[in-house]
Amino acid sequence: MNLLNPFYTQVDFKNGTFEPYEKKSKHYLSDLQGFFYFNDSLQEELKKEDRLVYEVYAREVPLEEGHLLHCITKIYPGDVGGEFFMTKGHFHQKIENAELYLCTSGKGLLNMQGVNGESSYIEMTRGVWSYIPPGWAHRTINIDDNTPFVFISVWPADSGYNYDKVLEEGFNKIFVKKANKEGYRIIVGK
Ligand code: S6P
Ligand code: ZN
Repeated sequence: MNLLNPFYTQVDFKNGTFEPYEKKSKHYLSDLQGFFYFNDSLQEELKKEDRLVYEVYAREVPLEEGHLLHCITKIYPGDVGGEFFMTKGHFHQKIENAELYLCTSGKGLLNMQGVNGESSYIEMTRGVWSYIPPGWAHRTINIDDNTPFVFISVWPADSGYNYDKVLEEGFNKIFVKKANKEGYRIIVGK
């Protein structure tokens, strides 16, 4: 067995980032084609501006069983036709792999959908540590109009991603802004 040297990461709770990181990815509205329920609103929005929706800072570990990937995700405030800014959402390719999300700042939702369309969600505020069991697709949503929603993820390094099932089936709960008010309401998607 080749031993990897132990290491640590410094989380910046104020800025919703960490250091060091080997990978940083930025996800714009144009990268989320097919993921928003209000697709017409997305196309309208894209004619105006391709806004930054979320960014992910990640540590690099071997993508092998036994290792744990870990990253921090920062979702900016915003919406598309009332549908809050969110991550794409995915099943793990290795569907039996679970994941942990710990919210470090902001206010969000963890929307989950089981393989047979089961639905569940958790409100995430600083300190809420959520368990995503095997078999659940997971998408995070920023429900605050002014502040980024930030959370840390830890998951088995051999998990992989399956975005296709989410693209094909969508999530059956869609979270949208309340008109002229704080908070969210749920509409039933596909
Ligand atoms: C990975 C984990 C997170 C997400 C990240 C972006 O298993 O769930 O690190 O990758 O929050 O979400 P998405 O759905 O665009 O990959
Ligand atoms: Zn995941």
